[in-house]
Parts: sequence; C-alpha cells; structure tokens
Amino acid sequence: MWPDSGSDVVFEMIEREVERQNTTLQLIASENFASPAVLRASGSVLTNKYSEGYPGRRYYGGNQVIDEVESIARERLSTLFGAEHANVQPHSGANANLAVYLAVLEVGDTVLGMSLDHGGHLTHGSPVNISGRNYNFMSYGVTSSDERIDYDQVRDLALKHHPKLIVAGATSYARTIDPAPFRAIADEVGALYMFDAAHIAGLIAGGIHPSPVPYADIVTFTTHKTLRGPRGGAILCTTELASVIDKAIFPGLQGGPLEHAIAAKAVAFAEAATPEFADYASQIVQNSTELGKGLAAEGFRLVSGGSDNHLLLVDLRTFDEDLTGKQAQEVLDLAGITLNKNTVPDDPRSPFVTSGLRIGTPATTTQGMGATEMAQISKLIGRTLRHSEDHRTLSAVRSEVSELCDRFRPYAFAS
Ligand code: DSN
Repeated sequence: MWPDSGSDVVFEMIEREVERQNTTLQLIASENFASPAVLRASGSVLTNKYSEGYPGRRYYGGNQVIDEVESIARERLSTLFGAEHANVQPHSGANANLAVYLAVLEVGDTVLGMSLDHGGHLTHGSPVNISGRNYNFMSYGVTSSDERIDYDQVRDLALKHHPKLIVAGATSYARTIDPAPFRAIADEVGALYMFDAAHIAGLIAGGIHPSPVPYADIVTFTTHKTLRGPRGGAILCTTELASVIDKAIFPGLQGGPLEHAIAAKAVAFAEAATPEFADYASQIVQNSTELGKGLAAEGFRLVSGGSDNHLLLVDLRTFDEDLTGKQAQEVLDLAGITLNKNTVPDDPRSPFVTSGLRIGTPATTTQGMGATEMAQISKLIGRTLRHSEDHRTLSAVRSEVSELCDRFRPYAFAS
C-alpha cells in the first residue's frame, strides 16, 4: 500500500537526535521532555484528519472523534487554569499572539510590550516581526537598579501613549511577573490586557507562580515549555472575547487544526493537573535557585541577582569580559551542555553575539535531577568556560556530562 520508507535515512537522523537528547544536558529554558504518552498522541493517525472549524461546527465530515478530542482538550485546559474559554488550536505561541492582535487590534493601533533585549519576545513588537510592522508597539523594560520590570515605566508609557492593548510576559526574565499591576494600569488607561505565559505556564499550572487568568483579558502560551506538552500554543480568554479570539485563529490566521497535536495537548493538560506535576513545578524553581547559587560561586553575575522561576540570565562580563554569549554557547555545546546565548539588559553586543547566556531547568528537572546535580552542572559550566581552549578539559567535561545523563536518561527507548 505504501512505499517501504521504514528505513528512510530520516529515521536514522531521529535515532541520532534521541541519542543527543539522552546523552547531553538540555538547559535551554524553553525546552523540555514530553512524556511517552504525549509523544504517542502526537504521532497518531489524527494527523490525517481535516477539521476546520470547532467542535460541532466543522466544515468537513467525519469529525465525530476529533470533536471529542478537541472538546476534552478545551475542557481540561479551562479547568487547569480556571479560565472561562480555551482555544487549543494555535500551532505555536507566535500564532496565539498574532491571533490576539488580529482579534482586538486594527493595523496601526498602539500596544505596550516588553522590549526584546530586556526579556520580551519577537511577537511583542520587535521591528523584524509582523507585530512590530503592523502595530505601533511601545516598549518597556527592566530598571537599571534591580533589573526587574519597571512598572513605573509601564504606567508612564501607558498614560502617555494610551495603548489599546498592554502585553505582559517574557522569554528571558528570571523573576516572578506580578499580573496585578498590569491590570491596574490597563484599567487606568482603558486598555485590554494580554499576558503571554509561554515560559511559565507550567509554573502557573503547578501553583508556583501567580496566575494571570483572574487579571488578564487574554492569556496566551506555548504548550511545550514548562507545561511539558507537545509543541504548540493555546489561548485562554473571557467568555466575552471567546468569539473574536476563535474567529481570529480560524478562519483569520490558520487553516486545518493539528488534531494530533491537540490530542497530545489534552494528554499533557491531564498530566499537568496531577499532584506530581505540582511537585515538578516546585522542583524546577528549586533547581534554578540551586544552579544560580553554583554559578554565582563560579564568578558569574546573575541578571537581577537570581531567579524565581525556571531560568537564569547570566551576564558573562564579570566572569570574562571578552567572552561572548555566542562563544560560550558554542564551547559548551562541544562539552555536551546545550543552552543559548542571550542578550542581557542594554547589551552592547548584537543579538547574534550577546554578552549573556540563558540557562533553564525544566528539562533536567523532568529527568529527576536535583540540588546535587545542579551544583555539579554549575561547576561543569565554570570549568568549561575557564578552559575553553583546552581540548582535554572539553573531553573530560563531555564524559562527565555523559555519565550524569546516563543516570537520568529521559527516554529509555530508541525513536
Ligand atoms: N524560542 C522561544 C524561547 O526560547 O524562549 C520563544 O519563542
């Protein structure tokens, strides 16, 4: 019936990626290891089905089972976060954000968002993104004194520019984001309020970070970061906004939903509602705190002085003024430590070079690592970057990383 593609070279590539994920340290703050059950739903025959529309209102026939799958995903998600309405169709966090803009803004409208180099996201108004091209974004950032969100600046900008929408949320911000002050500012200027919880959705679901749902009109997020689901996005909103949000996703922005991904999201939402997940979320933050202590002891400066969440933003300049984030990322990769370069607030270097690193604990925490391993990892990072040109050191670190990962293997199976 089908060509014999079981020995396609692509499967050999997937095997090698399983091997890479099993044997190197995954410290990219936005990554995680989805459970075998999530992977199973994600790889299912639901990929075959077209289901434009929403449960009970599809354009094509044959959607009886699909309707059940999408309905359970929506119900589980609404319950998990206590939201009035959930849309589980966004293919990604970027699409979720763009759908919100499409739903509530006109081209040219003014919006307030966190600047990319202070921790925001491309879709929060970067000039190279459609958000920055279509809308008049004004950027707020962190204070220079404590490197935390400058709520006074948010308010001043809001009073001056009267945005139609205020966007909260970040991709490289290590501190708790209090959702309440944004609500007060939005009310003061008559703006709508969207909270992009992509990075911290799992911490909110686990009860470790304050939920923006009672405050924000709309909450967007990805499902694959701390929430530990399949790659994708989701939107929560009030009943009042449900119809415009749904219409913005389909037919406004997307075509057929990825129902295999929606099934996997449903599985992940059930996992995230368990007491074990709450323990997991708490452990992510404990691990981040421990890793931060270790890195500080190695001579690294932590932006804002530490972390309340799943990530650390490291300013490399106190450790080695000439070492760029790009160089550090590359040499750590050689040693089996995977993380990403990141700008630090007011970074004099470009986003392709940077003076910082972003380091996250969601994946290693899923593997079961704890305080002892975080201390070990901080030492490995310090040792690698202190001897970055010594191949013997890199090779010794690589072996130690392998041994460590072997004790905490995420996937017992080959692909
Ligand atoms: N690429 C994601 C991150 O790493 O934070 C954001 O889209």
